[in-house]
Amino acid sequence: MGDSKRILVTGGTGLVGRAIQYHVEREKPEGETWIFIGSKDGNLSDREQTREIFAKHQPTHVIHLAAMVGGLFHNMAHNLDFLRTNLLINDNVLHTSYERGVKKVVSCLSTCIFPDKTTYPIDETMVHNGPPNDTNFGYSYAKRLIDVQNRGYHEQYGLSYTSVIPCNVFGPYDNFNLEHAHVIPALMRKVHAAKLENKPNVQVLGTGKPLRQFIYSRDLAKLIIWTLREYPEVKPIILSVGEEDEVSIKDAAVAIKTAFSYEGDLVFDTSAADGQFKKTASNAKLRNYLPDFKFTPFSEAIRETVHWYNENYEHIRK
Ligand code: NAP
Ligand code: GFB
Repeated sequence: MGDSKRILVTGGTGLVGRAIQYHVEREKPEGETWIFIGSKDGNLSDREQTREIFAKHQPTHVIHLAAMVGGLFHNMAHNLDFLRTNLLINDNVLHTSYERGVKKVVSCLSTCIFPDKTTYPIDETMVHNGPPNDTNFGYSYAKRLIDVQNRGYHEQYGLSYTSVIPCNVFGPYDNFNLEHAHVIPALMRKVHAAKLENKPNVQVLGTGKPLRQFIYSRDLAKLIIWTLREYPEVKPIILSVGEEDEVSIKDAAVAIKTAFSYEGDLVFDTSAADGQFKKTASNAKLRNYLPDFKFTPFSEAIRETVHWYNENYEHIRK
């Protein structure tokens, strides 16, 4: 990225932000100052606080991760909150970046925002082709507008603000709060507790049949750093493991049970929602740019995360 850069990472204290920190601490990139912020540094849903943060840090580049984020059940119960909070955060960060002359912003969409009725595999051209799944329409529309806004900054001001579209993410420093969590941290929390308390089984919500692509946060972090430094387009790029790496919720639950060496049973509560059955995304565009990128195998990433969980249990977000 050439001469000195000041890279502000919003959402820097979360799952993905911490993974970026992990790599930056080890890489110590020349001529780059990295600033990681969380909500204690200011509320990005407030325009004035956002302006104060940007005036303080004077970033030349921004990786925009900050968002109201949650799993299926949290989204189902709070679609309006997910919509409004994320609309406010996103406009504040993007427009303050423009006001402050930030050269590049990389924001985050998600593979769960694509049209509910779609053909597979999903690709980047399909973001706006129809309404999203009802379970997370609020989050989905807020995220889609990032892509619309990026187009506006490019057409009106010639700016290259872009976005990435990760599949489901997991790893160290995830959110393990059972009410808000995504499936992998939720099941890790439950299996860990069942093992500690010698419970005979662990409840998995839904049928276990839905399919997901899961990316290890530390792999996603490398790809987001690459996007900031090298990706030239304004249009989004899917950052996901391959279609062939898709697993069922049951597969994920078994991998977590094995990683904890938990010998109890998995019990499926089929009265609970399954959410989207699948959201299979193609990473062909990513493969065109980075044909040799190696993803951490799913079970290895689960084992690494479980090891981290056991070592850091006292300090996890719960
Ligand atoms: P996360 O662990 O929940 O972290 C959210 C981050 O945003 C935290 O640093 C949080 O700060 C910050 N934040 C939230 N509200 C804020 C506010 N009002 N003002 C300032 N900061 C605020 O989320 P994540 O999983 O790392 O997600 C990062 C990005 O990836 C998000 O844009 C998300 O939509 C996207 N994504 C995530 C997944 C996934 O499966 N996790 C999948 C696809 C896309 P505190 O720590 O102080 O609360
Ligand atoms: O990660 P998750 O909550 O969200 O996964 P989505 C939900 C799937 O896991 C459903 C099953 O099939 C659930 O029935 N599941 C089983 C559980 N046990 C549990 C559990 O204890 N907790 C949870 N949470 N699920 C989200 C979107 O969809 O994907 C968000 O709603 C976001 O907006 C996220 O984009 C990445 O993958 O279904």
